[in-house]
Amino acid sequence: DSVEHAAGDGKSLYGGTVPLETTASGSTYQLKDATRGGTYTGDAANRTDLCILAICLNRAPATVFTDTDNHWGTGAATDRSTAAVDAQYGTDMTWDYYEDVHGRKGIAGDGKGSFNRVHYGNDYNNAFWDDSCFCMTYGDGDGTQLGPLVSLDVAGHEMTHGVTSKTAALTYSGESGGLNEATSDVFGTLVEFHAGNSADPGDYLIGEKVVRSGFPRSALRYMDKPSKDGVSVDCWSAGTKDLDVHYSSGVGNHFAYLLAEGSGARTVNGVRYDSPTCDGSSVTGIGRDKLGRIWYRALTVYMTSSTNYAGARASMLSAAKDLYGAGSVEYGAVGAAWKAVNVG
Ligand code: ASN
Ligand code: ZN
Ligand code: CA
Repeated sequence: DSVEHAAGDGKSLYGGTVPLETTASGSTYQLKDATRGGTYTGDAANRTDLCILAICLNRAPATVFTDTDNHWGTGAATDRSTAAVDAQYGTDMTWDYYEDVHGRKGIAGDGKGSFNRVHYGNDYNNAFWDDSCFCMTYGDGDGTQLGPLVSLDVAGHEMTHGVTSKTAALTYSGESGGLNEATSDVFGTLVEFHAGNSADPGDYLIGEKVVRSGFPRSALRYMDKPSKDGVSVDCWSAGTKDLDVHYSSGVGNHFAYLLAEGSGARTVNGVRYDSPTCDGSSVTGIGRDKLGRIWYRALTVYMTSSTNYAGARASMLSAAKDLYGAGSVEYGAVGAAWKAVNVG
């Protein structure tokens, strides 16, 4: 049979009807995108392990999704293809963000796609990137606290762990681990904004589409004031290095929000934010595009595996100097926003 590229669409869980580039193979279509490095999505069939004799790998095989008419999913989680639509779309939007904004083709920057497996395990309340398979894994959630973890921000967050791994390779503990997590939250958020999907518009919340009524909050994390989750920190202190990386990320997330939007109260895409600074200063934002450029250049040129928050500040000042000049408003804003979270 001949194999060729085809334009389809899918009814997603969180993003309405979305375009999908697929592969026609004989009389069926595969959820595989030749325009984005061959990235594809497969079904883990609720398994977690691939066991051969006595050895088990966390590597349930993903059977690529197929469809007969190239209109995928139903928009309801009961259809197994629906979460696959979201996962594939999330990978597409992450690919497009990095390519359109940073000229980076694929997570490794080499034009190669990654793959996704959805329906991992049962009631699995997480999603993760794995460098060794160059793949994403998505749980369906337990349905009470969380639904399927296939939202744009979660997809962008997890795949950014792959970008970080191929660039600064920030060690996943201590302050460098918090910075690694913040890098994923920042670019997951920028992916969500860049996608411009009216059913899942950009915001400074992480996982707002994924949380269900049994979850105690409206989102997993909040960038304007990370302490709204009850565990993350808004401000750097000597104890930051001892926190879980998903809580010490608050310092970086808060910095990022302040750099983009500035301190005080503000409404963006209909969501109200209020971001106080740690030192009572006021910060004027320079916008999301410049935040993304500065952070990406810092990540790919200046940060190393051991970069801590002080090092992140230095890296971003260097990046801002390269991009906008040492006397620029942008350079000044980077310093002001780090100072506002008690760094520098
Ligand atoms: N979803 C989690 C994260 O990306 C998985 C992990 O703990 N690494 O942070
Ligand atoms: Zn993460
Ligand atoms: Ca979000």
